[in-house]
Amino acid sequence: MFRMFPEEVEKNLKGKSYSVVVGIPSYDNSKTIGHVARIVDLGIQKYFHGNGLIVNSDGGSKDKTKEFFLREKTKSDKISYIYNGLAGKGSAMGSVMRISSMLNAPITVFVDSDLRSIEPWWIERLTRPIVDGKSSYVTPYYVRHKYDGTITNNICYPLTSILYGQKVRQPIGGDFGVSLEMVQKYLSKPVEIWQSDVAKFGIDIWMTTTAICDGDKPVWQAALGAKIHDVKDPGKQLGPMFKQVVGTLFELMEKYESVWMEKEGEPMKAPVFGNIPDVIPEPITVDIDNLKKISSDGINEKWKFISSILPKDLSNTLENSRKNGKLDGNTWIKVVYEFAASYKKHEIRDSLIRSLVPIYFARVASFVEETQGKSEEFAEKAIEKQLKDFESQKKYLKKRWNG
Ligand SMILES: Nc1nc2c(ncn2[C@@H]2O[C@H](COP(=O)(O)OP(=O)(O)OP(=O)(O)O)[C@@H](O)[C@H]2O)c(=O)[nH]1
Ligand SMILES: [Mg+2]
Repeated sequence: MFRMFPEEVEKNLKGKSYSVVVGIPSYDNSKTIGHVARIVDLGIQKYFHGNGLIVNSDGGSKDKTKEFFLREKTKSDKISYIYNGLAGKGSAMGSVMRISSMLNAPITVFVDSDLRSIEPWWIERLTRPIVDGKSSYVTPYYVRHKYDGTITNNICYPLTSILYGQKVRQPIGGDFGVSLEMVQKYLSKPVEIWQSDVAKFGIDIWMTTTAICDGDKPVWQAALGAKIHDVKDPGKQLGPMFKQVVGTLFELMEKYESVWMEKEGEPMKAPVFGNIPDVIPEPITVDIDNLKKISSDGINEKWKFISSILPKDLSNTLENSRKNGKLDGNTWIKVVYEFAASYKKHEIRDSLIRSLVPIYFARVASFVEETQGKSEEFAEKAIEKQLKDFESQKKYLKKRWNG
């Protein structure tokens, strides 16, 4: 099997045994990775008697991320290497899975290297449901600012929930607890997966969807408090990530068609482990004017293709977004369903996902306007309402999917 990590790592780890492996993917995170390593180490000391390995899987950082990681004094063993394979977060995580599998480590945890709010007890929250035999896969359940996680809120959370019947609030949060069985399940999938967007930012939605549809135990969520990390302005930095995540989500819809076609009724909330701490997330500012402008410009640029995909009434409605870079929830849902159904045509996949990006920007711009000056609870209710609308229009999806 393609190793994905350097040979010397294998030699150095020969004969070692750990109760937990904590993987930290990184690319230019020298400012924060030392802190993450130190906190993870404290978590391993407290919850795993110090018997853990911290693995930094780096993408060839130019800012000495590896050095900062290795320089941090920890009691736990730690290693850092540059993974082999396609550049991306997924390759970094895939290489850690291979290390866990080689070591037969019963649990693997992933945490991002740009996290500033991580606490030692996150390690317990992300692993206890697995240690207790209740779950094979634990997702993060954090308090995020209403404008952080726009891909999650507007597509990944509602669509994954209503398709597969389980409400997982942060399906692409990035911080996960994974059992050895689940790691082996991931590694048993065709190796070509690691040549797709799963090797990039598609990894999280792929892991979560696979765990829901193909896992041996229920998915749990870990209450973690606030997620404070290097935030991104949706209009400026989230385009490529959107393509990788949503492309993977649509592709998985084909794979798990028989699962979601049969699911009926309201989705169930995946159990949450731990009390939700009372915290206030760091505010994020979004440049709405920029968002509307790039949305409207992008829709205009791709209009010929977009209008060829959509039914007449829907493209008529979307004419407004073309002018003003805004979009209401119900039109957004229909557009998503149309694009998901068309995604079955492999030859237009790239054009589809590229065209959906500016439409997504319009939805984000409107969401920001709808919730501006409103509380976090108000925004959360709006997200839940949108999920309900995704659910009630599921028959539209089925109809379009079947052609
Ligand atoms: N090795 C490697 N790690 C990466 C790469 N891209 C991102 N990462 C790491 O993956 C983690 C998450 O990436 P972020 O860019 O913070 O994305 P995010 O927080 O999931 O996404 P947002 O919530 O949208 O900001 C971080 O630890 C990054 O360093 C990459 O190409 N290679
Ligand atoms: Mg981040």
